[in-house]
Amino acid sequence: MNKNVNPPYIPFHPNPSKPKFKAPPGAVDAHCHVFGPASRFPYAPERKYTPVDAPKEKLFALRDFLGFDKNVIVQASCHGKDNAALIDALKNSNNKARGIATIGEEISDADLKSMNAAGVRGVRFNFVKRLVDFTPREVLERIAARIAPLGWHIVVYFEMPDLPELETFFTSLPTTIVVDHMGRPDVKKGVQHGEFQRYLKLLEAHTNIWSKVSCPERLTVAGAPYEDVVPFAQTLVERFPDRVLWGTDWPHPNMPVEAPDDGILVDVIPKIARNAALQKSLLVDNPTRLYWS
Ligand code: 0GY
Repeated sequence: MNKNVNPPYIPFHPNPSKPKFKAPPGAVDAHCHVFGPASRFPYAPERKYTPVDAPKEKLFALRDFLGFDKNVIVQASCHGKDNAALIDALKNSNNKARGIATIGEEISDADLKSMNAAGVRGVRFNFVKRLVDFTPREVLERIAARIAPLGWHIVVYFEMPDLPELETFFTSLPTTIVVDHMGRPDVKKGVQHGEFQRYLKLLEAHTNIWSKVSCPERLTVAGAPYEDVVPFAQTLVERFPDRVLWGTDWPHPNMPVEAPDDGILVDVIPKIARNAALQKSLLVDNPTRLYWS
């Protein structure tokens, strides 16, 4: 099943610790994935990596263990445009999951409608070159025009050095835009660096752009408990309290050294959202407004 795994693919943490932080009632993990099982939901032929299966049952058990109530499941590149595993998870979530799909412009209106009924609320445009092949902007524009009338939004994944080249495209899109993982800043450069300041200015100028304050485990140089990433996420939460989302990123595809302990990831939350009002905004009010209303 896990062919072409080079370097070796690191599976998710087998027994994460229980977080000390108690999430408020109704808390949403707004960025996570389901992978396979490949026997039922094969990985896409065009994928750039083959993950270890991370099925919905494991995701929902982790949700409960971490003290969360709901999930937003994001289609990852290893499943390409085949959203079957995602849809299956949504349909079996007891209305406790919403989805972000990856689609092509060939999709039918009937399929969009049934995805909407299953709980899909947006599409993901991935610009990270190690994960996906290039899609022309005109194609993405046509997809955006198709999904906007459904009230869906667009999740964008890119790396911060690519922001200047992508900004005009993002600001031309007709929906709410949600940026994955704070736009992946280089934490060595610091919050005051022009790159991150440019990102803050983009959010300042465009109130339809939201930011996930996720993935300290990918951005860190220091390692757990990710103190070097905290100032970035804290700045976003305090400046844009109504437009931030938090997620585990479970099952953490493509970690280079080790799988993070999800309990430790949850314990970063009170450092980036430093009072109960900010925590409720980040974990409950914002995702509920975007995904369940
Ligand atoms: C993430 C991050 C990664 C992978 C994907 O679609 C994907 O395969 O998003 C990554 O490797 O940085 O959000 O899961």
